[in-house]
Amino acid sequence: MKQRFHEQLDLFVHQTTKEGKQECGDSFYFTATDDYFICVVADGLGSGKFANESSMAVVSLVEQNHQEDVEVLMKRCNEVLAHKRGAAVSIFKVHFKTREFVYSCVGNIRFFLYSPDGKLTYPLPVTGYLSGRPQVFNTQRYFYEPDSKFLIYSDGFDIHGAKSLLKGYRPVSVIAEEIISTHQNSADDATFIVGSLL
Ligand SMILES: [Mn+2]
Repeated sequence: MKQRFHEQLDLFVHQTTKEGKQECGDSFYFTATDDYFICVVADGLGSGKFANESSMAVVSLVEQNHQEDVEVLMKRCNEVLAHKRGAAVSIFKVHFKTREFVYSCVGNIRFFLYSPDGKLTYPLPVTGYLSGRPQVFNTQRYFYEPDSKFLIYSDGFDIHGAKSLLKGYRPVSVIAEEIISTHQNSADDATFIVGSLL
């Protein structure tokens, strides 16, 4: 799937399901308004039906409340996962006018932001996963340059060399095709989203 998602954003999304499973344990959602773009990636613990139930609960919560702050959404995602299996959750929100983005993650979802001056930003996740227990978050705020690119992916992908993937002026579709051709994996649910902030 590829598209000019928004006048300030190109996106490419790719998702595969673990071999032999009907339902994907990873879920994602994104939307944009005139003011911001918000994206959530959730990797439900394990695979199959109950992993899907957890990651879909997270996605639904964000879908219905995307105007809220990232930290608030993370807390509410944690609450919604009580009595479910649990999930790694990453949420980020990009504010177009101020060129700021806010990022928070608990669990094994990786995020890279590459700015055209060669700087790579990769906020480290809080280890663990959300399952309704008391949870500390580490929500971070950054500024980004025009033409910055981001890559977010679940642990079904094991991507080395994010910087060399994102550098240069290649369209997101070309970066995505390279990831698909060199990192395909059917042993786990796998999701990546690559975007370019114009
Ligand atoms: Mn996984």
